[in-house]
Amino acid sequence: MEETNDVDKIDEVMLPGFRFHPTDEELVGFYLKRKIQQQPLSIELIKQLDIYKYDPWDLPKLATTGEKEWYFYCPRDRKYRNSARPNRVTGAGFWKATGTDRPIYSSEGNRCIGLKKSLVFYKGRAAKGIKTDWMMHEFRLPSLTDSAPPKRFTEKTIPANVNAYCTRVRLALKLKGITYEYVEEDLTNKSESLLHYNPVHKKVPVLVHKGKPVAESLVILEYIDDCWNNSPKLLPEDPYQRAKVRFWANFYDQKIFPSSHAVALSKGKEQVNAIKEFDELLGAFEKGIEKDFSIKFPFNGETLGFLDIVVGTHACNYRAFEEAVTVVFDPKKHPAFLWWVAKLKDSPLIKETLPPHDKLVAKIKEVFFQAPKA
Ligand SMILES: N[C@@H](CCC(=O)N[C@@H](CS)C(=O)NCC(=O)O)C(=O)O
Repeated sequence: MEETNDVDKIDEVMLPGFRFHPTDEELVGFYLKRKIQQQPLSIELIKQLDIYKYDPWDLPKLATTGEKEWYFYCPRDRKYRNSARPNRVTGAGFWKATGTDRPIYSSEGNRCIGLKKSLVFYKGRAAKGIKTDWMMHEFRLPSLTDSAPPKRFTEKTIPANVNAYCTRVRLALKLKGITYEYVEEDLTNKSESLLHYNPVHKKVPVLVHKGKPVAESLVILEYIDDCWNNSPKLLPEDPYQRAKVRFWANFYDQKIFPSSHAVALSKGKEQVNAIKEFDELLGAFEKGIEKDFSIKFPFNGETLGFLDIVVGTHACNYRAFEEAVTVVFDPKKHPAFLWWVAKLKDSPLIKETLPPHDKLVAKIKEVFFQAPKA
């Protein structure tokens, strides 16, 4: 008990000469990041407060530090349930943004670690507000739906349309007619927002919907199907059929996908074994689909379903793969599967989502035969 009280007393002591002048980079890269990761500091320099419950002139006395500038952590309140616009109204007036959000870069200069928005306080209500001298700078970590500053993010990135997992999500969103903002991720230098939104796997794709992240492409496809359930359905209605589709989609990801990479990455005897294993797995997949769906393959030539998306975004690249690396999907051994793939390749949606053959060949070569960095 006594010890706890002593600690409390130490925290209350003012530190003479202490001034709190963090840079923008320190605010987002250290303070905000720690707060979001729930790593508290031993001294509370920035208090958490719902600042919109107060008018600006009431805030200084509520802050822990500051003479002419005061710092608070403030959870973002939404104006409308389905809108990303925060509610910035207070008792006596409202905060209004001036200009666009500015990116904050890390001192190495190539990573956007946060965004800064400046706002002015107006007394009164929207149309008749009177501008005051009160200013606020709002800092936030970039979300995956924030548009990336051009160029900086794209230099070393593998385009999403070469990455089958990301293409799945883009295809499903297109199919449902959902507009979205796409943010490129440099996987050689992962952004703070990727690590924040997908701390477990640290991989793309991540879908951020209403500020909340959903990771893992198969989970994202199901989420999209659940949320936008009035447009073409990706999964069948019948629970047993749904279970079967999920089973084969998982099989494709856990077995066929890695096995196809093993073929591409191996040589000599090892490759002979890898090809044998791949052919067995694809054979099991072909038989399973035929048995479970009582048809050769699911695509009806019209609407793309869950398995069409999962398989199509990977297997439709097979010719480019062949040219860039080696034969993986052999039409002589798997005519039925490749007949399905040919039909998928003819689907206008897949055609417009997959990159041109040459671009794909070049990209696959780059990914599989990347020269080690000096
Ligand atoms: N099971 C994941 C796989 C996603 C995945 O492997 N993403 C790769 C890009 S193709 C990635 O982010 N790799 C980064 C890394 O492994 O560090 C999914 O279905 O979303």
